[in-house]
Amino acid sequence: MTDLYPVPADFAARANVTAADYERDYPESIRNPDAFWGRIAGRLEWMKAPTRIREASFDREDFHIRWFADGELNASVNCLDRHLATRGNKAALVFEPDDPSGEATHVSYRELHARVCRLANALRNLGIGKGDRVIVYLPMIVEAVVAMLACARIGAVHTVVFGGFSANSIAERIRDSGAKLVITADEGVRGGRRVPLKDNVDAALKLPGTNSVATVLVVRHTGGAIDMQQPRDRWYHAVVDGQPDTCEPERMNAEDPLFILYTSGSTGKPKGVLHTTGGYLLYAAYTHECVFDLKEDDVYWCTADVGWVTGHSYVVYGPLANGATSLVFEGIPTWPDASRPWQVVDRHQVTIFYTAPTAIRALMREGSGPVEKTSRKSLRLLGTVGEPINPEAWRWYHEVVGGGRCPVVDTWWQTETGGILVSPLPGAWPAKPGSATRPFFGVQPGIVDAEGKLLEGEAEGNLVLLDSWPGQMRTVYGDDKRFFDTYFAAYPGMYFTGDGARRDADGYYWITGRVDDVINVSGHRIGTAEVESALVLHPKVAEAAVVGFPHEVKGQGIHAFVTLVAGETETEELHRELVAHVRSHIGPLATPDILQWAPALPKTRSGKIMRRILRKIAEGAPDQLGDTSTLADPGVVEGLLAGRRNR
Ligand code: 6R9
Repeated sequence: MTDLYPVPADFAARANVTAADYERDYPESIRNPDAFWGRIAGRLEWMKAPTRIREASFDREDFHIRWFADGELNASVNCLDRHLATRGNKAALVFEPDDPSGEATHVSYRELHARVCRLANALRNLGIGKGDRVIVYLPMIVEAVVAMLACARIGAVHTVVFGGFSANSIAERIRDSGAKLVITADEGVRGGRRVPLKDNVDAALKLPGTNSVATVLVVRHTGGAIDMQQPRDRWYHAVVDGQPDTCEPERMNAEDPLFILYTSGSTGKPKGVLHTTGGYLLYAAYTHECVFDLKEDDVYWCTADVGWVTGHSYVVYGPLANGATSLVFEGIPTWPDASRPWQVVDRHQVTIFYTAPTAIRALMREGSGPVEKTSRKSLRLLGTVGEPINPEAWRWYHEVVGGGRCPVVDTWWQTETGGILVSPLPGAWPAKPGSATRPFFGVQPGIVDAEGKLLEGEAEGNLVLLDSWPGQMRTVYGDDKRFFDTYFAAYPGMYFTGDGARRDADGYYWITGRVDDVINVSGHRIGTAEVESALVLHPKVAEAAVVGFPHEVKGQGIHAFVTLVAGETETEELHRELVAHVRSHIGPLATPDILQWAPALPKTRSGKIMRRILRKIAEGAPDQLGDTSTLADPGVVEGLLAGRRNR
């Protein structure tokens, strides 16, 4: 028996979407998507209203995905200009700095509009225009939002790179996107520690294949010492100051690209997920309004960094398209101590709080003391995203953080989906801890078995989507074939999510985690192949295999098995060197939690690495190795098990 958490009556009474609304509109959204989304599209401000709504087929012969294909609009106009008449003085952003004694600032819609226009004008003067790619490598500061919207204003395609990525990862993204300009800062600060952003960009631009970049704009943030290389590097303030604070927005077709965001897949090379303007913006805005039950006076805080899709859809585009107040937090939830998020909630009277299970678990580990010394009375809704949430953490979040008053929305979605696909609508139906519950309007999930047969009723298998929704990614940048092969080849006519799921008797979905070679570490996707490729680049490594294992706080940890080149010795020093090598190659977020020497790896007779067995070894479940009869050399497994015990 799972416990049910009913919708509090007062919440239901004011909810944006009630149970009756859902029961009426969901079936219509599936039966007649053109009528449904045609109506919802009216929430955006179009320069030319669309008459074509949904045009999509997942079939190989006729593959295409288009939404609102004859519509024209500009995303920054929808996020800014549209609100000036009614919300000009309302805070669009509240900025909370890393240092709790630092000054928090409010940026009104009018001021944000002016700042975006100034940068947009500056970018145009630097030769950036429609379709050009711009890398944004910034801390969580107001300029990050300004940079994204300034690109959108002139039709440039932003590619935000998380500040935790290394020079090599930046270079990889420049190479793939052909970016002309990089916007960065001297340094970032997180949890009191400085991040050398500009130095990383300098190092990236020394790597081969990056000379598409002609200009680097540098925000002076910490004032730390950096090298400025003339004429490439320009101070952000110097190019922006004196620019007019209005800027003619570019007319964009609904299907023109808005951004590229790189994410890990099951190969060594991250994919450039491409989202377009109309469908993405509408979907981000509409899900934000319904799932978070947004009201005019809410103060909304999503803790995600803009380097991830959650930051794109639910810090920037969704909230600003809805005219909401969105809090931008530079720091980390556990610094200086575990009461920081709740102090920020009290300081800014936050009403809606959205974070990742890994943060909840990290805070929970410190006990309820740091929470209980704060008020949190302003909170009315809590959300989670990024990975499955264990029921224990869900209950702690609900009871201790939310005082049992606030519904919790467990939102399932992906970089590829642009916005939330499966989630409670908080005023409509009861929650079950650990379940993302039911599909959003227009979303048709399905569960298939290993043969690709769609299962009815209660079922467990792989999670697919049977039809398109407006926020769906349109392609892998520069590689349509990879797009089709990755998502539509496994189950013909369906989008394969890469996740496993179970549907219970009430039709609630329970996401069980990735079923492909992607590890979810603290809600961040890391491809096992990416870490393996980094390891084998080291001259002393012959072979490497990487798997995930359950980790109390991070959800999953990274376990690397490493075979050295013959003649090399397994030393402590080399161990440290290899861990550092992965960090510097990909970024600190890919640091292996465990690096185990493997004199040999378990392989089939045809030479395939048996990851299933490595996963069990990493989990410490030697009794669950399963069928080992296809192993070429069973002795290898014995050796690895002994190695794990002795670690
Ligand atoms: C938005 C985001 C996507 C993967 C996804 C799944 C996992 C996200 C989840 C969840 C269980 C949830 N995931 N939300 N699993 N419950 N509520 O996280 O995008 O970084 O692309 O990751 O994250 O495995 O496939 P992204």
